[in-house]
Amino acid sequence: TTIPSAKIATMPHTTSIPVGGATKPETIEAMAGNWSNFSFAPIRESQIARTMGRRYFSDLDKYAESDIVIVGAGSCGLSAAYCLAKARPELKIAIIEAGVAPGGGAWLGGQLFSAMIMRKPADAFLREVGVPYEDEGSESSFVVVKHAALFTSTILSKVLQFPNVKLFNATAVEDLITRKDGNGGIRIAGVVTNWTLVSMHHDDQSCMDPNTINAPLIISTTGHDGPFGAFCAKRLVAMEALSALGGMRGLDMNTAEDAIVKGTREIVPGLIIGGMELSEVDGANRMGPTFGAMALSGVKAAEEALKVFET
Ligand code: AHZ
Repeated sequence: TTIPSAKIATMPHTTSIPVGGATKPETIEAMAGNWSNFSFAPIRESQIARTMGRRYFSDLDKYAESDIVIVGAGSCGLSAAYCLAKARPELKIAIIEAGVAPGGGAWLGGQLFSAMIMRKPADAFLREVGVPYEDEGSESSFVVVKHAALFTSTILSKVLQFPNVKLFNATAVEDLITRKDGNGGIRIAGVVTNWTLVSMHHDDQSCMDPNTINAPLIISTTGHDGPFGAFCAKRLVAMEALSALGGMRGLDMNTAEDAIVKGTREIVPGLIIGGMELSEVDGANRMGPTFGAMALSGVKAAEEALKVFET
């Protein structure tokens, strides 16, 4: 497979910096000591407004029909996005993230500590993405990334460089698009979206209709139950596509991580659920501050998604 990020890495970043001053330095080294002659290139505000707006609306247009929508850009959703975008550069992948900052719970380890624990064999995923880690030896059951933010920033930078991925952050999925399947059931055919701040104000403002994205496959990784978490799982119950949620159980690192990875699957046609959202569906234990299952659940979600595209 082609890795588009490799191509992007060779693109020149700083070879030509248009500036309006007397000097036109092409590197930051050339600017040093010459600040009295410095000025930025002239600009008009509307150019900025048009550039941002045009790109965003062109993305809305392009991704209104996506191949895959990933709901939630936490450690599981980002891992799934990485694997899918790398394996199938022709697929259009939209990531919808309710927060302004993508990354979910993966900016810190447990109790807001810095270190991120990754249970073996998920160290294979760290090597794949290029995240450095410390291994405390072959007897150790886990490796340590010195700061969780190093994992999250590295995978984010890789995912965002794939030309077939668009992240819509500050945007919430507030419903699912459904179609009747031939057997009296439903299949999921897309997502209903809105600005997160709008979604949060449906109770005190009226007439704030949402937008939509059609896609034959959704991967939901919205985390465990919370104001936004487990969103798609809860919606499946409300629409009677699932009879009830199992509800996340207490913490047991030994059982929890295996259960989440093995259980990552298409729950109803067109909707794969992975990461901690799955614990709410299956009544699986939580694992707390170890992230191996989140990475490998993302890997499995991508594999399940590719099976759907291959059939
Ligand atoms: O903002 C949410 C977060 O970034 C986002 N999200 C939730 N609902 C959404 C919605 N629309 C769009 N309706 C939404 N985005 O989903 C992301 C979930 O990330 P996460 O880190 O919470 O979930 P994860 O399953 O990838 O990782 C969970 C890691 C664990 S395990 C654990 C425990 O055992 O206690 N706790 C955590 C945080």
